[in-house]
Amino acid sequence: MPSALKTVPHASHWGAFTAVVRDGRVIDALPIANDPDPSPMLAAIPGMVHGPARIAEPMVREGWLKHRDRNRGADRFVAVSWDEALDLVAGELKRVKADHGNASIFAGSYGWASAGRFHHAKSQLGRFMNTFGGYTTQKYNYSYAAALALLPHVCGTAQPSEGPISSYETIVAETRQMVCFGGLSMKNTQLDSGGLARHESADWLKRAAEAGVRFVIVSPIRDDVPPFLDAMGAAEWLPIRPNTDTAMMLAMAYVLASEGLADDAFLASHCVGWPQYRAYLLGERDGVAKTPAWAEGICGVPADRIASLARESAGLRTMLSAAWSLQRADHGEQPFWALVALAAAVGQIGLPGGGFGFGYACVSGQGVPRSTVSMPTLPTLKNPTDSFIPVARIADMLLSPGGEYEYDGEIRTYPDARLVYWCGGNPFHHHQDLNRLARAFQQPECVVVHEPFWTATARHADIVLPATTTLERNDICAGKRDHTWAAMHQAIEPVGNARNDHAIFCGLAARLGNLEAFTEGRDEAGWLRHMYQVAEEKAAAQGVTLPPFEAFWETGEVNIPTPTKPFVLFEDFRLDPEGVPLKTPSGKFEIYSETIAGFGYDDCPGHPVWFEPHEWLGHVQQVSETPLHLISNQPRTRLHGQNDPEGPSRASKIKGREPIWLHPEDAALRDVTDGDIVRVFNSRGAVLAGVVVTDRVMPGVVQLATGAWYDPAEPGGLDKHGNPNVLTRDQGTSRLGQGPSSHSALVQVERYRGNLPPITAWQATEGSA
Ligand SMILES: Nc1nc2c(c(=O)[nH]1)N[C@H]1C(S)=C(S)[C@@H](COP(=O)(O)OP(=O)(O)OC[C@H]3O[C@@H](n4cnc5c(=O)[nH]c(N)nc54)[C@H](O)[C@@H]3O)O[C@H]1N2
Ligand SMILES: Nc1nc2c(c(=O)[nH]1)N[C@H]1C(S)=C(S)[C@@H](COP(=O)(O)OP(=O)(O)OC[C@H]3O[C@@H](n4cnc5c(=O)[nH]c(N)nc54)[C@H](O)[C@@H]3O)O[C@H]1N2
Ligand SMILES: [Mo]
Repeated sequence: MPSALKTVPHASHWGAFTAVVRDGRVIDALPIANDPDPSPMLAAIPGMVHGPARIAEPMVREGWLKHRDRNRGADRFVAVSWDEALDLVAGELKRVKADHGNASIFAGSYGWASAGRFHHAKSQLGRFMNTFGGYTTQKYNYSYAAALALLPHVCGTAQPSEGPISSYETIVAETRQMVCFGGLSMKNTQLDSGGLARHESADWLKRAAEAGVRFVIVSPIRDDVPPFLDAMGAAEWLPIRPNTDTAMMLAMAYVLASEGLADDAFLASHCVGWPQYRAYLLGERDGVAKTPAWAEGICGVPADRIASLARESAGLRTMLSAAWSLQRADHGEQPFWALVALAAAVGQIGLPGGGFGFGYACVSGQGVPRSTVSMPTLPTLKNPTDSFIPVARIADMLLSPGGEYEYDGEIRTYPDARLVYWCGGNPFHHHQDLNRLARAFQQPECVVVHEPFWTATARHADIVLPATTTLERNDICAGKRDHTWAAMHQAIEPVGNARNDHAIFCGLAARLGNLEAFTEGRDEAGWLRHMYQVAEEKAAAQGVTLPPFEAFWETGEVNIPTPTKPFVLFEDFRLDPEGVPLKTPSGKFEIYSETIAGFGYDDCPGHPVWFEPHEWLGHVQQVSETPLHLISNQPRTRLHGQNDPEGPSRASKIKGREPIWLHPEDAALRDVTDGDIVRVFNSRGAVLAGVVVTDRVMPGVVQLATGAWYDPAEPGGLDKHGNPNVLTRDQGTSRLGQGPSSHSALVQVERYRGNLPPITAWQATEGSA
């Protein structure tokens, strides 16, 4: 009998695709025909969906089942039936709610989960918890938490980081020079949160270069220069010591201030605080003028080039940009604020192709023309508790319930989290200082995790509920930075005994009494149609007619028109500062913020300043023991921890370990070469990694991307695989933003001479079904 072959339209964070299915198994994931730049990550999909890391049955940790112990991360799991598992979870939710209140249920559950708006895991969890009385959530994201806290004080909105930012159309048409702190890392444009249909960033950047835009890429890693811009002769690479961009920005502003190049009219009409900042730049209070020579000593970029770049920026239509990475660092608020202040002094904010923007090329859609129509979403309803922690303070919360901390002008206390619930995220991927996180995970009374895969987070849970992947359900893919919505047709039946997160929450809600509130009587098909129709009505109110749901579902995608006039960030405010003021206290850009100054934070004063990061290459004593700055950037071969065991990520491993990039001088000093295994360590922990020697990374800097599945030889011991978060520091950016500061860490590297232990993180855990 011929085997049944079918193709279905589907989509992921890394692109829309056609799933090829034979005999109930996904055998291929082919890019759609009109994607100009599809991601190689699609190749990982079949192997992931049917791979050995899938969780087949509900599992409970033996020590928790028998005597409620907290020995997480080093225990066996036993399979239970769905009814038993749901009874256990419902029982714990009921108990914690009755004894400690809803705020003791921590279900912030940060994470990217999968594409698809209905089955979006965190939304399902949020809606379930909100109809159960609420929970403690996490505020903001790991991507740009410091920016989200800072920018409303400075610009009245976080839009310069969240988007929309000035569109590439205006850059192609008007920009002459684009200065990119943190570069334009094309690896990062493979994906977007919520999913995307087509990859357009590279096309836009090529068009800009063809139109004559010159790109200045300021970054410790040469791969942040798009190779095609290099080949076109349109890019200059300025290597910079990590975490020192603020010094360079201050020096550029100093040149403008001291050479009469600052746009004094714009600074007076649209900004407050230039006089205070200018005094700081000129060294009038601290006696240190922030000259290019001063900055060179800190950041390593030649003083002459800093000065000429400042003069060129004032003379040419210049777009100043910074990657989100710059603020995932100690005092990460400062480079973002300093860039706004620099752009204010240049005076081109609100002009087409000028001003500033954060996050160009950090994800696929940032800067790409996007529609203004709201996408279909699952309403998560209101959280009755209002309880939250800043996103990256999870370990602090677990280790010090009731502890006080400061955050954006408030003194707050950590809730007493008794139950931790994760659905759609992987803190043992994303959080800093994993050995500390593992200790923090011993604190709660119960940890529940929904996962398709045996991630390190699943391994640190008490109750593990196997979730489906997107291929096992129907959904609508829509990203807020996209202009195409894609239908995601179910391709296969659930693998093993996996269930949709939605079905799992229905099972719990039936036991807890919130089923009707949670579902409103709709099933998957009912919700998809309903969500689409709500979006369709909103679009109609904006004069945009969308095809009916059936037509969308049948064709597989709908293209939403983008505005005909290219978007320019702050254009309205530039044209009419009195009539359309910013939502800051002054109604203007705040180069000096009385509000922030009033908080009295010594780690985030009233205007941008240079701070030495807690760990950096300029600290002589630190560098004697840990002489290398660790850049744990986003991986080119996967999405965070997703897809690590398959496809391009698997192929990139060296003797099974994550690759680490070392400059030839640093490799020679350690007598290591391509393919060797090294131990990378500091006071927080140690990991193994496989050496790549390359001059694409600066001397003194190493790149070990995020996402290798955490694989400790024993709890707290050597990570055999190379997860950089064993080495990063778990400390808020400042009291203002409390964002993660993963890009500020020093390490040492040495040849590893021991026996190579096998990687076990990609297999089902011991005791699995
Ligand atoms: N050192 C360092 N650390 C970093 C960063 C850095 O630059 N350096 N970057 C940070 C940033 S910006 C981010 S955004 C975070 C990302 O951190 P995360 O978003 O937590 O990472 P992911 O690996 O995407 O985790 C998502 C998890 O959801 C699971 N999942 C997928 N679909 C479903 C589903 O339908 N249901 C359920 N229940 N689960 C599902 C996946 O299997 C995966 O394990 O990492 C942060 N960590
Ligand atoms: N392939 C792939 N793409 C992704 C992701 C992924 O997991 N895989 N994750 C997505 C997510 S969640 C996010 S938030 C975005 C994040 O986007 P970014 O924040 O831009 O991500 P990174 O890759 O950490 O950083 C970009 C570059 O900044 C440089 N850099 C780091 N520190 C410094 C510094 O102090 N100064 C300067 N000048 N440069 C520095 C590094 O060389 C790095 O390559 O990426 C998204 N895109
Ligand atoms: Mo992110």
